[in-house]
Amino acid sequence: MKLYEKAPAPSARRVSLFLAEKGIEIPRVDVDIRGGENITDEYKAKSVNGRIPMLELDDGTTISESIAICRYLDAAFPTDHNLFGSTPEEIGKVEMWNRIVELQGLFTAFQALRNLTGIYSDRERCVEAWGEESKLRVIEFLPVLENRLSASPYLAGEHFSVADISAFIMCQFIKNMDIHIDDSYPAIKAWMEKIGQRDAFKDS
Ligand SMILES: N[C@@H](CCC(=O)N[C@@H](CS)C(=O)NCC(=O)O)C(=O)O
Repeated sequence: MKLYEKAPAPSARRVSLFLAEKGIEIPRVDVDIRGGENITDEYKAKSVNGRIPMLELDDGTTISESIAICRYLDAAFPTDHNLFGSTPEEIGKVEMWNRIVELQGLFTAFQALRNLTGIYSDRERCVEAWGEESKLRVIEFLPVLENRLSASPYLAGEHFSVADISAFIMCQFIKNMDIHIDDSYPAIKAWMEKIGQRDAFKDS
């Protein structure tokens, strides 16, 4: 089994933090995404979305999309540390918050950065106005996160989950667009400090 990634890239970090939380170690392959290694015919023959992270199993089967990879690893290496929720209510809430963070925060932030900076203009059309609108939507999403975290220790409830990993990555990533979790977001700030002290996050 091999994990294709670019260590500092946010989607790769989601999987890395998940692996660190679960105490799972697997071989990693560094992919030069800025240099376009992920858009070669060879890589795209293996990866449906042509992105990192991608997990390759020993029989050649590949799994793309960070949460799909986490789901696979969760099932393949069962532990007591459950990051997708245990009860039906928890499972539903983890999924809900993870999706909300992805759709309204993390992926919107990706669109903002990609369209504002044109970092991948060698492989996609960039629309500056789309970048600006996406950045505004990320800013508008922060109060949703602040409200939730002022009422709950973790996003999905009483327990740390994969939704916290996604939101933590989002809160760090938005610094690239000069959006900062400052004193106007006391609950998010305190939650980030708390999460940052977890063993898996110590170097984050
Ligand atoms: N939804 C995907 C997003 C993957 C993604 O956007 N990966 C970025 C790095 S964070 C990438 O491969 N960028 C290179 C490119 O777009 O060509 C996931 O969660 O895995």
